[in-house]
Amino acid sequence: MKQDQFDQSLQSYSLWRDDLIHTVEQYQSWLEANDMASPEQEFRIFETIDALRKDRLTLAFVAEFSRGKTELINALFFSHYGQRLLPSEAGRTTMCPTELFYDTDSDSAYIHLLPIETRLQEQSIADYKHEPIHWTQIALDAGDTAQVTEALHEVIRTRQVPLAQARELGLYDEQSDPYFRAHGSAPAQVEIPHWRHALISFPHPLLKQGLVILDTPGLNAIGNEPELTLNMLPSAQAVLFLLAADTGVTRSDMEMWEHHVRAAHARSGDNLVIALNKIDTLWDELKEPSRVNASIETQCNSAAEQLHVDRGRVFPLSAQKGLLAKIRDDERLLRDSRLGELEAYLAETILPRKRDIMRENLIAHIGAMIDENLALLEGRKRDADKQLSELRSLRGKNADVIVHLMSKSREEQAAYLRNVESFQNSRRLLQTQARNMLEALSIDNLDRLINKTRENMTHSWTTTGMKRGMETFFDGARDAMEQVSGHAEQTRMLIRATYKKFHEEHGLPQITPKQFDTTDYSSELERLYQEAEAFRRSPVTTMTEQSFVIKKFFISLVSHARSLFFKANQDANAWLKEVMNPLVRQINEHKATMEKRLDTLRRISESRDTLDSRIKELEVGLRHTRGQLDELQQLRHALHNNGNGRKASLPAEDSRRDTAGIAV
Ligand SMILES: Nc1nc2c(ncn2[C@@H]2O[C@H](COP(=O)(O)OP(=O)(O)OP(=O)(O)O)[C@@H](O)[C@H]2O)c(=O)[nH]1
Ligand SMILES: [Mg+2]
Repeated sequence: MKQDQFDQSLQSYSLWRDDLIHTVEQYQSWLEANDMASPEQEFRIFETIDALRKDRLTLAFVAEFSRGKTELINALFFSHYGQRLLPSEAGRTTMCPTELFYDTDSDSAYIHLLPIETRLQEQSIADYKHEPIHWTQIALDAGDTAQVTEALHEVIRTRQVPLAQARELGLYDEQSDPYFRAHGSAPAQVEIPHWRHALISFPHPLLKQGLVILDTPGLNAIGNEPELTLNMLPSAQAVLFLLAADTGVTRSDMEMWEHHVRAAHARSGDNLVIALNKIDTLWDELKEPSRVNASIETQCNSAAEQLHVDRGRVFPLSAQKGLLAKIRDDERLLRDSRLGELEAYLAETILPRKRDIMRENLIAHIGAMIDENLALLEGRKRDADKQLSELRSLRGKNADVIVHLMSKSREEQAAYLRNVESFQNSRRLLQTQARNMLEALSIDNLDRLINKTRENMTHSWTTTGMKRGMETFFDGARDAMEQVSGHAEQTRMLIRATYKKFHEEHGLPQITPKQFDTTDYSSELERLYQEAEAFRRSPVTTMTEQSFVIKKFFISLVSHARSLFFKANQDANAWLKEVMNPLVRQINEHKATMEKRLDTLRRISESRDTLDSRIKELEVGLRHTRGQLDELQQLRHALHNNGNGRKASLPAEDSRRDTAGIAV
């Protein structure tokens, strides 16, 4: 069977990523061979390579129950197995969020299942992922499809528990229970999922290349497990929201969309894709195909209108017929299923976007480091050129000229050393400011805020209590971020002034210090705030009995904000460590050059023979520096043009100007 378009694109994406890793590794070896990396930089490069290797692309499938999420996953990715690999049935099937990926660390196939009772604990699913002991483990024999299908059925297991227990777990809600509506009372026993979360490592070629599929259960599960809306969906590269042609857009579809899906992807809206599934239910052999198509089109238009998305992002399809067509190798049915249109969109839009983000990040970090090395080498080259022409001009000159030159250099050196001293003072000032900045970002500080919020909310785990608590929390967190931003700007100004001084007074290369930008953290906080608001207004939380859900939401929210602050703190620390390095290195290098120059002049004044040998020495050094510059320019070029579709070699100077804004 021909290879699907998404398969192909993911494959070329992963080749592109390998190329990128190769370029960064070349740079790593170059730095080592030329002895030009600080320990912080070495660590940063190591981390970058590691992150590139572990890079994953997550596609999340979200919808009310029975819209065909699991069927669509089977059709898109698992048709090669000749059958329905993941269980999909009428009514509720998927019982817990299920992540499908490949565990390259252990290089093995398995299912790990987290028991539902863990909902009673404060730990998040993310926390549990670090503690394998809490998960039930089932080995998978990837070569034995029957064993795999059988084992996968464990994921959808449910069990009957007494009403009180279901309530305790936050898994019973009268308003959405048909039994309650019919009988006016709650049943004695309630069916609940056996598992809370499933991790499936499976050696599928796409999963091996870093694809992660997140299948979610319908029916309020999203509201029940806030981590989904707060962490898992927003971090997915694309969220596929499914509707079904046989039901149209129902009230519960709209509720899920409004409260859980749209907000989660508010920032990157075009990664939200709508699939209008089950179009085969509209097929009618007694009707003209054009009329069938017209009614599919009408449904798509109305779905786009109701969800407020572009019609271009609504894909009518039939997952079931698509799966069948692929299994039977039926080209015509596959075309009619229109699965290919969605595959093409994923391949042409989602993957390239991910690639752009990755490249931009890499250019901002590794690219900036290369530019810094280039600036240092350019400075070195300029110094050597200057000294060479000075020494060449001394040929045949008398001793007085040399003595005069020596005293001039001494004066220059003294002026320079005075500035170095004042630089040390600025450094101390910088440290004080840096401490303030890190203090504002500290976890202790945030924990104080969390405790204050908790106190505010004590005994009122209701929507009103939550509103009050969330206001305290977000006001405090926003305030902290603003303080950090202020400190970061002051720190940057100080560093800039220092850089400028050395550039103007001593001709050191002009460098614009890197910024510490808090925009990303602030907008992530804002997103969390929007989530909290959407959650507060959602129907789940308007019920009085939902204090459990509110508490869980609060815990997830806080844990997310906490890791956001932790990350900001780490980034700020790394920034502070690195931001002065280019200048420190140049100051030291310039100092050594000045000493060397004086030493040369002194030796020449003692014996004229040293002049020629020193000129030769400088010429050799200069050639070496030029060679280094060439190599580094090539690496820079490779990094900037990797997979850009623009392989033509740019002249070195142009390529530097090309991205001057992003660089140093
Ligand atoms: N006619 C038709 N039925 C479909 C299609 N896709 C899925 N179904 C059927 O709809 C039912 C539900 O499909 P699932 O894939 O289990 O739905 P889901 O969204 O994963 O549902 P939950 O796991 O319960 O949240 C199954 O019986 C599928 O066979 C389709 O394109 N056409
Ligand atoms: Mg399902």
